[in-house]
Amino acid sequence: MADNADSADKAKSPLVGVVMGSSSDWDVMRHAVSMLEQFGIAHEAQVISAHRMPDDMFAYAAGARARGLRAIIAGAGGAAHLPGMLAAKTIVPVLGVPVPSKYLRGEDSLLSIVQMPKGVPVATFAIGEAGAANAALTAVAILAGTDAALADKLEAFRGEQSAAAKAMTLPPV
Ligand code: RP5
Repeated sequence: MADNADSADKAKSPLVGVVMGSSSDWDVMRHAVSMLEQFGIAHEAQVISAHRMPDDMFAYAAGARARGLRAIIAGAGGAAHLPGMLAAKTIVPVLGVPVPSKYLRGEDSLLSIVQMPKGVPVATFAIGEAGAANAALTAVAILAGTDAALADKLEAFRGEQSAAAKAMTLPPV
Protein backbone atom coordinates (compact mmCIF):
# COMPACT_ATOMS: atom_id res chain seq x y z
CA MET A 1 0.00 0.00 0.00
CA ALA A 2 3.00 2.31 0.47
CA ASP A 3 3.38 4.64 -2.45
CA ASN A 4 5.85 7.18 -3.74
CA ALA A 5 3.77 10.12 -2.60
CA ASP A 6 5.37 10.40 0.85
CA SER A 7 7.13 13.72 0.24
CA ALA A 8 4.06 15.08 -1.56
CA ASP A 9 1.94 14.12 1.47
CA LYS A 10 4.17 16.24 3.67
CA ALA A 11 4.06 19.19 1.28
CA LYS A 12 0.23 19.38 1.28
CA SER A 13 -1.49 21.21 4.13
CA PRO A 14 -1.17 18.76 7.00
CA LEU A 15 -4.32 17.03 8.21
CA VAL A 16 -2.61 15.24 11.07
CA GLY A 17 0.01 16.65 13.40
CA VAL A 18 2.43 14.29 15.12
CA VAL A 19 4.17 15.83 18.11
CA MET A 20 6.40 14.40 20.80
CA GLY A 21 8.14 15.64 23.90
CA SER A 22 11.67 14.80 22.80
CA SER A 23 13.66 13.48 19.88
CA SER A 24 14.21 10.45 22.14
CA ASP A 25 10.52 9.60 21.53
CA TRP A 26 11.07 9.27 17.78
CA ASP A 27 11.87 5.57 17.79
CA VAL A 28 8.31 4.98 19.00
CA MET A 29 6.56 7.85 17.25
CA ARG A 30 8.05 7.08 13.84
CA HIS A 31 5.60 4.17 13.72
CA ALA A 32 2.74 6.69 13.68
CA VAL A 33 4.38 8.67 10.90
CA SER A 34 5.14 5.54 8.93
CA MET A 35 1.48 4.47 9.09
CA LEU A 36 0.26 7.91 7.98
CA GLU A 37 2.66 7.74 5.04
CA GLN A 38 1.38 4.28 4.17
CA PHE A 39 -2.11 5.76 3.82
CA GLY A 40 -0.93 8.88 2.01
CA ILE A 41 -2.12 11.25 4.74
CA ALA A 42 -0.72 14.80 4.66
CA HIS A 43 1.05 15.24 7.97
CA GLU A 44 3.72 17.04 9.92
CA ALA A 45 5.98 15.83 12.73
CA GLN A 46 7.95 17.82 15.28
CA VAL A 47 9.23 17.99 18.85
CA ILE A 48 7.13 20.09 21.21
CA SER A 49 8.02 19.65 24.86
CA ALA A 50 5.26 20.54 27.32
CA HIS A 51 7.61 21.45 30.16
CA ARG A 52 10.50 22.82 28.09
CA MET A 53 8.48 24.66 25.40
CA PRO A 54 5.15 25.49 27.07
CA ASP A 55 4.48 28.60 24.98
CA ASP A 56 5.12 26.69 21.73
CA MET A 57 2.83 23.92 22.95
CA PHE A 58 -0.02 26.33 23.59
CA ALA A 59 0.52 28.11 20.27
CA TYR A 60 0.48 24.79 18.41
CA ALA A 61 -2.77 23.69 20.03
CA ALA A 62 -4.42 27.10 19.74
CA GLY A 63 -3.70 27.25 16.00
CA ALA A 64 -4.37 23.61 15.15
CA ARG A 65 -8.00 23.92 14.09
CA ALA A 66 -7.48 27.04 11.98
CA ARG A 67 -4.58 25.34 10.19
CA GLY A 68 -6.87 22.48 9.21
CA LEU A 69 -5.51 19.75 11.47
CA ARG A 70 -8.15 17.04 11.96
CA ALA A 71 -6.22 15.10 14.61
CA ILE A 72 -3.12 15.51 16.74
CA ILE A 73 -1.09 12.46 17.71
CA ALA A 74 0.93 13.35 20.79
CA GLY A 75 3.55 11.07 22.33
CA ALA A 76 5.40 11.64 25.58
CA GLY A 77 7.06 9.71 28.37
CA GLY A 78 7.28 9.96 32.16
CA ALA A 79 5.03 12.68 33.58
CA ALA A 80 3.48 12.85 30.14
CA HIS A 81 1.39 15.99 30.22
CA LEU A 82 1.81 16.95 26.53
CA PRO A 83 -1.36 15.23 25.20
CA GLY A 84 -3.56 16.53 28.01
CA MET A 85 -2.30 20.08 27.80
CA LEU A 86 -2.76 20.14 24.01
CA ALA A 87 -6.30 18.85 24.50
CA ALA A 88 -6.91 21.62 27.02
CA LYS A 89 -6.29 24.19 24.31
CA THR A 90 -8.03 22.70 21.24
CA ILE A 91 -11.11 20.74 20.24
CA VAL A 92 -9.11 18.92 17.54
CA PRO A 93 -9.07 15.27 18.71
CA VAL A 94 -5.86 14.46 20.58
CA LEU A 95 -4.61 10.88 20.36
CA GLY A 96 -2.14 10.20 23.16
CA VAL A 97 0.71 7.73 22.87
CA PRO A 98 2.50 6.68 26.08
CA VAL A 99 6.22 6.40 25.34
CA PRO A 100 8.17 3.82 27.38
CA SER A 101 10.15 5.53 30.13
CA LYS A 102 13.51 4.61 31.55
CA TYR A 103 12.49 3.59 35.06
CA LEU A 104 8.79 2.65 34.95
CA ARG A 105 8.69 1.28 31.39
CA GLY A 106 5.91 3.62 30.34
CA GLU A 107 3.36 2.77 33.00
CA ASP A 108 3.89 6.31 34.31
CA SER A 109 3.36 7.68 30.78
CA LEU A 110 0.19 5.62 30.32
CA LEU A 111 -1.38 6.71 33.60
CA SER A 112 -0.40 10.34 33.03
CA ILE A 113 -2.14 10.37 29.65
CA VAL A 114 -5.16 8.16 30.22
CA GLN A 115 -6.50 9.63 33.47
CA MET A 116 -7.91 12.87 32.06
CA PRO A 117 -10.63 14.41 34.20
CA LYS A 118 -14.13 14.40 32.71
CA GLY A 119 -14.72 17.04 30.05
CA VAL A 120 -11.39 17.21 28.20
CA PRO A 121 -10.69 13.86 26.54
CA VAL A 122 -7.44 12.38 25.29
CA ALA A 123 -7.92 9.14 23.35
CA THR A 124 -5.16 7.02 24.86
CA PHE A 125 -3.38 4.15 23.16
CA ALA A 126 -1.09 1.28 24.14
CA ILE A 127 2.42 1.95 25.40
CA GLY A 128 4.98 2.08 22.62
CA GLU A 129 5.05 1.10 18.97
CA ALA A 130 1.59 -0.52 18.81
CA GLY A 131 0.05 2.57 20.39
CA ALA A 132 1.78 4.87 17.92
CA ALA A 133 0.65 2.82 14.92
CA ASN A 134 -2.90 2.49 16.26
CA ALA A 135 -3.12 6.22 16.95
CA ALA A 136 -2.30 6.79 13.29
CA LEU A 137 -4.91 4.22 12.23
CA THR A 138 -7.47 6.03 14.36
CA ALA A 139 -6.55 9.31 12.68
CA VAL A 140 -7.05 7.55 9.35
CA ALA A 141 -10.47 6.33 10.54
CA ILE A 142 -11.43 9.89 11.54
CA LEU A 143 -10.46 11.18 8.11
CA ALA A 144 -12.15 8.23 6.40
CA GLY A 145 -15.47 9.47 7.75
CA THR A 146 -15.45 12.14 5.05
CA ASP A 147 -13.22 10.44 2.45
CA ALA A 148 -14.69 7.36 0.77
CA ALA A 149 -11.48 6.43 -1.04
CA LEU A 150 -9.58 6.48 2.24
CA ALA A 151 -12.31 4.38 3.86
CA ASP A 152 -11.85 1.79 1.11
CA LYS A 153 -8.11 1.78 1.77
CA LEU A 154 -8.70 1.22 5.46
CA GLU A 155 -11.10 -1.64 4.74
CA ALA A 156 -8.49 -3.19 2.45
CA PHE A 157 -5.84 -2.83 5.19
CA ARG A 158 -8.09 -4.71 7.61
CA GLY A 159 -8.77 -7.32 4.94
CA GLU A 160 -5.04 -7.92 4.49
CA GLN A 161 -4.69 -8.59 8.21
CA SER A 162 -7.62 -11.00 8.18
CA ALA A 163 -6.16 -12.88 5.25
CA ALA A 164 -2.76 -13.08 6.97
CA ALA A 165 -4.36 -14.42 10.18
CA LYS A 166 -6.44 -16.99 8.26
CA ALA A 167 -3.31 -18.22 6.51
CA MET A 168 -1.50 -18.83 9.81
CA THR A 169 -0.54 -22.39 10.60
CA LEU A 170 0.80 -23.88 13.80
CA PRO A 171 3.89 -26.06 14.12
CA PRO A 172 3.56 -29.67 15.28
CA VAL A 173 3.77 -30.24 19.06
C1 RP5 B 1 9.48 13.58 28.05
O1 RP5 B 1 10.58 13.16 28.75
C2 RP5 B 1 9.69 13.12 26.65
O2 RP5 B 1 8.46 12.85 26.03
C3 RP5 B 1 10.54 11.90 26.77
O3 RP5 B 1 9.78 10.70 26.68
C4 RP5 B 1 11.12 12.02 28.16
C5 RP5 B 1 12.63 12.08 28.17
O4 RP5 B 1 13.05 13.17 27.38
P1 RP5 B 1 14.60 13.37 27.08
O5 RP5 B 1 15.29 13.55 28.40
O6 RP5 B 1 15.07 12.12 26.38
O7 RP5 B 1 14.69 14.58 26.18
O8 RP5 B 1 9.34 14.95 28.08
